[in-house]
Amino acid sequence: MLFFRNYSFKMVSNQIQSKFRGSLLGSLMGDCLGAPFEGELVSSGDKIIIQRYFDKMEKPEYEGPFKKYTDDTAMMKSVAKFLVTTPEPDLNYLAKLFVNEYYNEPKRGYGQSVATVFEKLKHSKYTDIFRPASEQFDGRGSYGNGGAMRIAPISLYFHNDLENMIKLARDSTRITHGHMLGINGAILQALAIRQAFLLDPTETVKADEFCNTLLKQIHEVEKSYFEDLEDNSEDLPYCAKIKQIKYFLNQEFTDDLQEEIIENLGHGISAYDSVPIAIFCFLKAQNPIPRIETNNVFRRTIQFAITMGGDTDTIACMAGAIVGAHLGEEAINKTLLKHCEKYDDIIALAHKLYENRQLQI
Ligand code: R7I
Ligand code: MG
Ligand code: MG
Repeated sequence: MLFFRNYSFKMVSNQIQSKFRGSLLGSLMGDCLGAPFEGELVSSGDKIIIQRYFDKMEKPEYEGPFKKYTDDTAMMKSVAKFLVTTPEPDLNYLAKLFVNEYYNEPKRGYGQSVATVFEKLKHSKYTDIFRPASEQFDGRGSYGNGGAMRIAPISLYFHNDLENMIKLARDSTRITHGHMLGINGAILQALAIRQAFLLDPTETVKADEFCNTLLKQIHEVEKSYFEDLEDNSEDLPYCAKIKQIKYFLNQEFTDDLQEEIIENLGHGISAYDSVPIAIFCFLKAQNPIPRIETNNVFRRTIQFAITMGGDTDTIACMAGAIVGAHLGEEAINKTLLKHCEKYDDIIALAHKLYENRQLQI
């Protein structure tokens, strides 16, 4: 049997494959199952509705229409295709894939401003793929969560090459997002998926250790943007959010606390207000949560993320990508999965991504 070194436990090749599939499927499932609730403020009554929604779909005999995926999955598919098609990642090709995907199916719920980037990329014939994004919002660039929501394939592909993972997370995001918070949010999400990937799926994640590692890594990334600041992570935006995650994980969970969490970590469309809460949901769902009635950690993570309200498809998609990278495909409830549009395409794509990666190492 083939073993891989450099992991915190002995990971065999079929576990790696399972984690590739688990993460891409987690991303798809969060998107599909979360999309019907996007933009809503979820109340405690809605939690019961969400519980019933999951219970109903989990029943093997339930045959509802499938849940459609949105831009989160459409763009994630392009990132995976880009990694499997070109021997050396070619960002111009990725830009073309994003644009073609958008023009084939523009009605997938894309962010309101990103269409301008696609138009400019197309009309400029991809001469400078970072320019259109840098011109958004009067030259400040978008801080939306569009880079983070599609990042999973990069974490998986570069799970044993941290430096290149960070570089590609940054550059792939810069095609659509020029703002430091949009870019570093995507890097933080990539780091969280990678860390979950490297952990033993048979063990509960140690939340404090998980946060400490993330803090160290994102500190390195963020400090280069704030060279004039003293070496004080309190002042760095995502470092401060990770400290808040740690704080909230150690409090007793109640409806009031959930409101406080949403107020502080956010649940909006910006990366800053969505990546941290997705990571929080993943960590909190390692253990039972009041009024999320399921023993399946995978379902618990996605269901909990949706109860945060706001940008539910994207928060659940990001939390799903992290839990899937930890637990792998076996943890996924197949009766839930079958309600998600084109899940078999995602399985095939994850398999190709894995095979292509094996050729590279
Ligand atoms: O980031 P992006 O691809 O959107 C992704 C989100 C996900 O929730 C998807 O599920 C989908 O619903 O959209 O798209 P952008 O258009 O770049 O950013 C999303 C939105 O964030 C914009 O339409 C703005 O409302 C807001 N935004 C900003 N507002 C003011 N100033 C992003 N950057 C700025 C800014 O600099
Ligand atoms: Mg979406
Ligand atoms: Mg969304």
